[in-house]
Amino acid sequence: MRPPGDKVDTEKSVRELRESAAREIESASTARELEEARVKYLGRKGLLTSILRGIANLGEAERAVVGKAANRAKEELTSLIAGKRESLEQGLRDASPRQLDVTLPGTGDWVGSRHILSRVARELREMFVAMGFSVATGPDVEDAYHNFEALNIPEGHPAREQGDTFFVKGGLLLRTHTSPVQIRVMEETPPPIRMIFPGRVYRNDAPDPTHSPEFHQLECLYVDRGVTFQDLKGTLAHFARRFFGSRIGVRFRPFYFPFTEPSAEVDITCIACSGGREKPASGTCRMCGGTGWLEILGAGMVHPAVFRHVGYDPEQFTGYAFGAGIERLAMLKYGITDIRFFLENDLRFLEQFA
Ligand code: 2NL
Repeated sequence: MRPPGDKVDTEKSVRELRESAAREIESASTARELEEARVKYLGRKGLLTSILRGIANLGEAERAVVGKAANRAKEELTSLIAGKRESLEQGLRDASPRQLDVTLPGTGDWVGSRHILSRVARELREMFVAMGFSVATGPDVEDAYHNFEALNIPEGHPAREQGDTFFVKGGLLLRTHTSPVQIRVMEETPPPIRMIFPGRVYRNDAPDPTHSPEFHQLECLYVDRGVTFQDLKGTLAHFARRFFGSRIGVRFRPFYFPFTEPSAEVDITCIACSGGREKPASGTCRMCGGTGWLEILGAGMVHPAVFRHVGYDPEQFTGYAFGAGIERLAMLKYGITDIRFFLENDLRFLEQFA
């Protein structure tokens, strides 16, 4: 290697340097060999670098020729090196097995699943659709007329007290049941009506194992000429056995709702103690408290005052209605002990139903 500024260079030696450099670059089989060739010719003390530095000392004529050749050689070799480096790296990628980079985020293999409440809601919907009911939904924000008045719940009734209802601006409120959807459907549609009404409802309750300020209802309405309490019993008994299993017993217990007359609460035989036939070691059954029965929903024959509000003639038409809490049905079926689990999104809960 010549020291910089040494004055021997000719155009010919530049060409020879370029050719030998090109050969060495081309024959490099590793990144290290390639780098050695680069340093040898283009490094700070490289052979071509020395020539470039020495140009200033040449005579005018030689300077122009050698300078041009040396600069062209430098450009050519630089691009040859870049191309070779790329092909060496590509060869390395093609040849080596995929490397594990432990700093990359893991890919994981979690697969999501439908929320248990969505699955129960869908199952209920499908059961009633299979029986010939269609599905209607309506607004969560309602007026007092559709949520209360039209349902024969007058002002001053305990169910209308401030404490139970979330009021919003403009005298509106969050529906406390899905019944206002049924009122809206009847206002617009003459009988017959065979429909179910699933949806979210709101009550100003302090959360505890059986209360949540928002939960879901499935209501049902069947209106036609000659609909009887027997139709209600048959439909609900069929539903209860489909949903809870064919061994389940069903009873109708007299009750009161402002919007139905007569009214009933519907019970099934206790899932935990089979309606009292199995005596638990602890003494009284934790699920039914020893009664042998579990309440599943409320029901009744639509009150004539409700029909008058929507313009149906109660002398011509009768109907049944019922309302169930979807969370409650899911809790009974799956042994869920706290309604708040449905909203907490704790995977330890959700994954049990995945
Ligand atoms: C319960 C009770 C019930 C209804 C809801 C209803 C709707 C109209 C007319 C008459 Cl438009 N009734 N719905 C009837 C009886 C009971 O729900 O405890 N649900 C959780």
